[in-house]
Amino acid sequence: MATTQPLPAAPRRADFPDGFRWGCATSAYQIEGGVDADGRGESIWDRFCLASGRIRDGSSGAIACDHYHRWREDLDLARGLGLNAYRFSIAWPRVFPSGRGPAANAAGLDFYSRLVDGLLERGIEPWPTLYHWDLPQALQDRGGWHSRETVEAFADYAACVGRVLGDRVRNFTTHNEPWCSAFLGHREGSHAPGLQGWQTALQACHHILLSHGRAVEALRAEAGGARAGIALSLHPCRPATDSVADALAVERHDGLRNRWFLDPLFGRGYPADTWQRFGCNVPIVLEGDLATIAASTDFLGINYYFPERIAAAPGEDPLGVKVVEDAAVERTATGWEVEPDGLVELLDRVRRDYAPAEIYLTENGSCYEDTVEPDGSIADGERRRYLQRHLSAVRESIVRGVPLKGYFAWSLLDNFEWAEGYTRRFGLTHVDFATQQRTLKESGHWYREFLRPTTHD
Ligand code: IFM
Repeated sequence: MATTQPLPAAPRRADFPDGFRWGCATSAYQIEGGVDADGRGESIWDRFCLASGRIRDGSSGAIACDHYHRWREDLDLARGLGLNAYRFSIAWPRVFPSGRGPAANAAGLDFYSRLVDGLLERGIEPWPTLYHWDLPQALQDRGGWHSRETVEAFADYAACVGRVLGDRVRNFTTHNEPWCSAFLGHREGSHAPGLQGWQTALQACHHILLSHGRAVEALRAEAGGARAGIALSLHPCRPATDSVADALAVERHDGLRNRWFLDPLFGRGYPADTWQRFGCNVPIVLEGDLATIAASTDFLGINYYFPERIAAAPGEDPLGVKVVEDAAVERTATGWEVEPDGLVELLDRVRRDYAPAEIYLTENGSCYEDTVEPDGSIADGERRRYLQRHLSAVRESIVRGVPLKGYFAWSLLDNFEWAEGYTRRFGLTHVDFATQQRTLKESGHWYREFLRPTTHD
């Protein structure tokens, strides 16, 4: 549906606090390619993509944006945009090809060391994420996130990265969107490793959260002065109708979508109402686990894309809910609802209920079809408007007192969109995957102008 909402007054960079981090985000498997380079091991996504029917266009991240070889050009793009921060992820299988030591793969670590140096040389603060879904396949073969061994392997990996990069990196994010790793990967099976079971998913989820706490300890021990956080995908949840049944369904859905992560991370343990619904599928939680998960962090990362409309659906699954679509609302090409006000509402709620010291919007972005004009320029007015409207919402949240300290647009480049392959574009930069040519889109030009120092007053 076309945009009918009037644009709010255009946000200006000068309206944001000094020191605000302005970034773009990417992830290793989605952009790097170079899957056999310099001793990298196999990841669960390499394996997952091999099976037919998993990825919409039958593709994989084997080449992706070839960022592994073109990273200098990409960092120049980031500098050209005027970013002061860049969020990327480290591929665990480059560092430990089979998941664990004893020795790390020096060539793999060197890549990230060079990347960090390249960012700093360009005046851009590096924001690495340790896990954006690419588990070493060797660990999956021993049980993956369902096994507690993976928690310890992750802590060792975090310690190693902290030791090597900690002299230059201040802000580490442990996990990106654990809901997706756990539930798309182990319940729906639409993401690697492609498993389908509630107990498997809930146990994997617990181990992922536990590994976050263990990684925070490891990072602090190995990288003096390191700050640590986690990036959650959070969603405002709305009832599909004004019935009592749908209002109760919202509570149940929110229990898994949002509170299942926020509650334990903020020291409350798993939400009792949701736990009770899972019956015999609840995860095994050992003594001390919840204290480890609740390790105090320096920031909370929030990835915001869309709100969800929820209806009661008795018998549907342990939660008795379903996500429904309202045909009347504006959507992106992925069908995700466009609602900047949902961001304001979400941030208000997180501040009120959990009071994190600092929040970063670690991802926000949109998928639309790009139009390649005859002169080669890329028209993506819808993405530009999406960005503009969400930055206005960010500004409003700051005025309302939310301790929001930075914004990372998803994404710097079009890339491999997981099960959707290359059929979905989220970049501020268009990538021609046949030639690897990068072209800044209209949205990227807008972001660059917005960030330009001369537009401050
Ligand atoms: O591409 C993904 C990213 O890997 C995680 N957050 C959502 C993005 C868009 O789907």
